[in-house]
Amino acid sequence: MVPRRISDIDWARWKATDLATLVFVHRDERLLLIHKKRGLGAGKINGPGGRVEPGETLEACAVREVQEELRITPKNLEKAGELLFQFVDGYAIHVHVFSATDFEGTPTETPEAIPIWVDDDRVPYEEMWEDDRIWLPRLIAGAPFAGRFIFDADVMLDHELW
Ligand code: 6U4
Repeated sequence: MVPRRISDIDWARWKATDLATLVFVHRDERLLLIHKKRGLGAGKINGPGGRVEPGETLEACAVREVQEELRITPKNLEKAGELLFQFVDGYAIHVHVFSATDFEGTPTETPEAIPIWVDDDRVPYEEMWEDDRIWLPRLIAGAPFAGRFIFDADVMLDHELW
């Protein structure tokens, strides 16, 4: 059965196709976002991040992805939340979200991403994944979160946040 509602899935047995990270540098009431040039979510604005490589820790993945996409090294990484995405085509991704209060280097455009600073009360949700407006305000407020989402391509069909 193709899942369309959160209740269509046995989450205790759910397995992700991919494990990934997302990182939000949050400093001086501004967020460092990217305009993503390729991969899942190309064309959208998001935080930097990507898939975990074999044998890699979540923190190491978070640092590597920010280095690869923006040529900076995030500092003071903290776990912010966890997101489970099931797509109706069968793909599933488990995303660990981190926040960072500082970084080393200068955010620079790369083949993967263009850096964008936004005031944290002016986040461009209309250009982001549909779920971001549900949980990113919690990250900005420093509150933990966990969520489950069902997507049909980039349309969110159902969600649950706690
Ligand atoms: P490769 O091709 O493996 O280098 P990689 O950069 O590792 O790509 P990518 O960018 O294709 O992975 O896709 C994973 C990224 O997409 C992760 O950072 C999480 C993010 N992502 C996926 N679905 C999302 C969603 N619904 N909302 C969101 N971020 C999402 O905010």
